Amino acid sequence: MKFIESSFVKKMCEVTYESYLRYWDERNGGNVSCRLSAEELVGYEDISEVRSSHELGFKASNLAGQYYLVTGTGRYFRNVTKQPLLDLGLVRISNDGLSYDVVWGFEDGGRPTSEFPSHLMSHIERLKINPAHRVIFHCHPTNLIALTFTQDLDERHLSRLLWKMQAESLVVFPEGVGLIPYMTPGTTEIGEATARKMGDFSAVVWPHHGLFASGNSLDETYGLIEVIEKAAMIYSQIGAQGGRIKQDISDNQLRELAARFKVTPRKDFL
Ligand code: 2HA
Ligand code: ZN
Repeated sequence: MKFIESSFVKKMCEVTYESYLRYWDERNGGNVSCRLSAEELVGYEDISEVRSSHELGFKASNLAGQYYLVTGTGRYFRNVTKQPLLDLGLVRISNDGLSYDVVWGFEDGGRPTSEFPSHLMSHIERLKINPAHRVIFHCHPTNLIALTFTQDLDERHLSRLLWKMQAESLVVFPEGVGLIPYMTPGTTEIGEATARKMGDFSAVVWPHHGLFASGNSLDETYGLIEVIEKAAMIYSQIGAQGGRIKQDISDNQLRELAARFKVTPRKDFL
C-alpha cells in the first residue's frame, strides 16, 4: 500500500483544510506534526528510501528514531488536500537526534515547517508526561488572538474567562491554557518557551499570533482548538451584544462540573 492512501495522510488533509476554512490558517499560516510509530508504518512500500537529510539545529535525543508526518514550510493549508505529496512530508529523526531524513513527501524539495524545532521541543515535553501524546497543531484562531489584545496577558485570568464561556471548556482543558509573552515566531527562544509551558498545559497561547495545541490524535487536538476558539468566539459575541455580562458560570458551578466529569481543574486557577 502507498503511504498517500494511509489514514494518517487523509486525516492530515482533512484537518488542515478545515482549519483553513475556519480562517485559522490563512496563506501559509499554521503547521501540524503527528508522531507515528514504526509499527504503524509497517506495510507501506514507499517510505523506506531516504530522499534527503537535514540538520535539526538542536539535539532531539529523546525523539531519536521517531517518525513525524509534518506540514511543509511556506505551504498553504488550503492546498494540502490537492497536493499532499508536495505539502506534507514524513521524516525520521536520526539516531543521534541531530538531523532528520525525509522518507516520503516534500516531492518538490520542501522542508518541514519553520516551527519544526518548536514542535519537536513541545513533543519532548508532552511525551515526558504522556506516552500516548502524538500531535502538535499550531494555528491562528481569530477570536482567541483578539482576546490577547483586550485581556490582561495572565494565564489564570485567560483560563478562567474561557472556562466561564461554556460548560464544555473546563471538561476539555481542566488545566487551563498556558501563555507565553509575545515573541518572534520561528525562533529557538519561542520554541523553548512554548515547550516549557507544554509541561503544564496541553495548549499554549501565543499573544497576537495564535495557539500551540497538543493531543493524542489529530481529532483530539483539533477538538481542543475548536473548544478553546468557541469559548473565545462566545466572548466576542457577548461584545457584539453590548458586552455586559449579567450572569455567568460561577466558581462553584465549575467545581460541580469538574466533579461530575471527573477532571481536576488547575488548583491555583479555581
Ligand atoms: O507556518 O504560522 O508561526 C507559519 C506560521 C508561523
Ligand atoms: Zn503562526
